[in-house]
Amino acid sequence: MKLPLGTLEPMPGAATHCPYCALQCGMDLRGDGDLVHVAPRATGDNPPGLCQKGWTAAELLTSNERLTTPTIDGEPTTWERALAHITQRIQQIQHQHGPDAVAILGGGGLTNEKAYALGKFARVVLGTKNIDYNGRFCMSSAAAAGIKAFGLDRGLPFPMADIASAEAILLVGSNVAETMPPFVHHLSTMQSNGGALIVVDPRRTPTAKRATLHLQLTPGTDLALAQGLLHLAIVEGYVDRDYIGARTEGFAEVHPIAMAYWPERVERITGVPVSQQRKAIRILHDAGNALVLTARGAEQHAKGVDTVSAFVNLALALGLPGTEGNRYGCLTGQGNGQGGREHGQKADQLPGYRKLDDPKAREHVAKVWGVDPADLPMPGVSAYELLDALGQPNGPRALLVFGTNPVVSAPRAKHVEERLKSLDLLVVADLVQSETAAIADVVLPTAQWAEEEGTTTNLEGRVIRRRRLRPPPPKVRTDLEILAGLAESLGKGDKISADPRRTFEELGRASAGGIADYAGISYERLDRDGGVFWPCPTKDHPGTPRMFHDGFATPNGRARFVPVEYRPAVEDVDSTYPVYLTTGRVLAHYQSGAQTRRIPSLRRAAPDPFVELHPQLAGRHGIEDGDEVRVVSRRGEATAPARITDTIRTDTAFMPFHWSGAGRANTLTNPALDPTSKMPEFKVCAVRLEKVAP
Ligand SMILES: Nc1nc2c(c(=O)[nH]1)N[C@H]1C(S)=C(S)[C@@H](COP(=O)(O)OP(=O)(O)OC[C@H]3O[C@@H](n4cnc5c(=O)[nH]c(N)nc54)[C@H](O)[C@@H]3O)O[C@H]1N2
Ligand SMILES: Nc1nc2c(c(=O)[nH]1)N[C@H]1C(S)=C(S)[C@@H](COP(=O)(O)OP(=O)(O)OC[C@H]3O[C@@H](n4cnc5c(=O)[nH]c(N)nc54)[C@H](O)[C@@H]3O)O[C@H]1N2
Ligand code: SF4
Ligand SMILES: [Mo]
Repeated sequence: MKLPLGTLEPMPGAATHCPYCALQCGMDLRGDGDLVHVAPRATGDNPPGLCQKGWTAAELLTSNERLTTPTIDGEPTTWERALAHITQRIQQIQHQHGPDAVAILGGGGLTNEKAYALGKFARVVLGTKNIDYNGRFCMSSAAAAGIKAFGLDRGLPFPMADIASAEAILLVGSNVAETMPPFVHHLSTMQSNGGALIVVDPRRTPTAKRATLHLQLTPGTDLALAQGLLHLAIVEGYVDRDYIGARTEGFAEVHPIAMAYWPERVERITGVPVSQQRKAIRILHDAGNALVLTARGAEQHAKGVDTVSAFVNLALALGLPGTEGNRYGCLTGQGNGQGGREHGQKADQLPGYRKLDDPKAREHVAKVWGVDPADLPMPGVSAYELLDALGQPNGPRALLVFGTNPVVSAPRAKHVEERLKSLDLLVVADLVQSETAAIADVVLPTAQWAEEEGTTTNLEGRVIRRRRLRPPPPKVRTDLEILAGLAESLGKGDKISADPRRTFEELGRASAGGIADYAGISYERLDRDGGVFWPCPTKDHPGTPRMFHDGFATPNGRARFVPVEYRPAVEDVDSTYPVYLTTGRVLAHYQSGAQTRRIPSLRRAAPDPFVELHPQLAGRHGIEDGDEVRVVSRRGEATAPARITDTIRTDTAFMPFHWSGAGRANTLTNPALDPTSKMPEFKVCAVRLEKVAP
């Protein structure tokens, strides 16, 4: 069954971007009755190209699985009743338990306008400190390490074109061939110009197969590898003393620590042979122009921040960051993973990447919002801490969810599901009946990407326009309309606008003078120029494609070496749980799978969860390819068929996290958090394998 789209006003076409990952590939959409045609479009440094998720993204616009009416307790209702119900419950709960009893969980896929409105809605309409978002689970460790070293966090502080012109790249914990396929174009160009690619991953992924050198380390040991490479750089005389003296501080503290990571010790910890360590550092040194890039494999650990700091230290010692073409960067993940982390849906943050506990920032933003700075709440807790506190004594009693599906994607998901069920009120705004929407009291159907205007900020910090092909179906509203409607019924209708353009203009004013300054960016300018890199403080400012040229964003303009020490995974293997489990992604599915599992061709391409095992590990358990395997951790058990391949280490199992039910990987994962970023340890925990009797 198709939606009755005949009632919709057809539109000729829209030049927009893919709804999924941070590469934000350009798309031309053309409406044709019930169908929407997708064609790739060159934008910025991206040549025309889409992965299979992008090609099929528009199918969800007309899917019969999309939500078309609000529901209360599963029963269809009107918007008036749904909003009145939520308002009354929020007022009751806040009256009884205080303003912080209502919490919000946002997402890095939301446009800048929505992320901004959500943060403002929390602080000004609800007056709650309890808001955070799924970016905590994504690039928060790289963000924190970037701020420590450089004074600010922009995933790639240079345009993507610099990747193609690099002479060597150290790619740590990233499988771009599956997670950003068109990005591989830049790597291929680099390699065909003679550049070398070094990939660090416990699995020989499609990305690692392209590499000049693959370092197949033990999960959770990247920090030791980075220290070892720095050690070798020092003893081989590869460090750039001039650069260190002119542009950095703190090397003297890092130097003695690195000296304790001699190659044989690093081989014992990481499993990476001494010869490969030597080869890697030689490649990086010999290249006149090298890049160090990290992604989730290195970052999603309870020591994720220190791990990234260790790689930044290495890049600094080699004299890379801030020189033309030579840099460190983090590959941001979600569609608006960059912009979504700048404008206030983070627990400790105000728009423009300002700090909520900074009196000057409070004063500036309060003025834009027309409120008393003293009335703005102080920082709340991080996403997992928030989920863990739901329904507990003194914890939130109500949660509003926009753009995330934590029942599938949060660590220790069974516990998280129980916490969500214990709430007095769970409201989920979504396009589809996600696993989290399925347990909500109120579900609000929201517009999809091709049905609304907005902006996102891609992985290079380039602000780009998302354009509407046509309006949403009759009983579906945009997130901004939902927030504006709730603000109205909560008596603060003047605070939230349903209009994206007005919201963006206000965001510009609120961000003015901040780190992520959007004040000089307008829809008109984005339409004219195709995209603008932040910071862009005034309308005549050209934007900032390359950062740190004249100095870092630290008080004295120098980049900081951060002394860090290796420590093992929070949960190391032992006799009861003898196997490492790591988790990640496959090409055909996006995140919790809520969207891509509903697209027939993607479901056919990757129908089911699986447990990837090396033949030796499988053999020790009597497991053959396709056998059902039970994976048991201290948090629970999951079952899925074995996929046997010699591309994975013999001590490690891998599961993608895109599925719910019996094969939900996050039933198993460890919610141990990084002390600084509060990133959970998604990428390593200890498990036991059992063959399920047929
Ligand atoms: N197809 C697809 N593409 C996506 C997404 C998606 O869900 N599906 N999501 C988007 C988002 S939000 C993100 S954050 C990005 C993520 O993009 P990536 O970071 O590329 O994705 P992952 O698969 O999570 O992890 C990358 C690799 O880390 C490896 N790894 C596991 N443990 C370790 C370790 O301890 N050390 C090292 N060095 N490597 C390790 C895994 O084997 C995996 O190959 O992808 C974006 N693109
Ligand atoms: N084990 C393990 N777990 C992981 C990871 C891992 O590598 N391993 N990776 C983590 C990472 S990096 C990430 S980013 C998270 C992602 O995990 P989630 O946050 O769960 O990601 P999505 O599946 O993208 O969830 C988005 C939800 O919002 C809906 N949605 C999409 N667009 C909109 C919109 O505009 N408005 C509204 N209201 N809803 C919308 C979608 O239908 C979907 O239900 O997972 C994390 N979890
Ligand atoms: S690589 Fe990312 S942005 Fe590009 S088409 Fe695929 S999912 Fe969309
Ligand atoms: Mo992510």
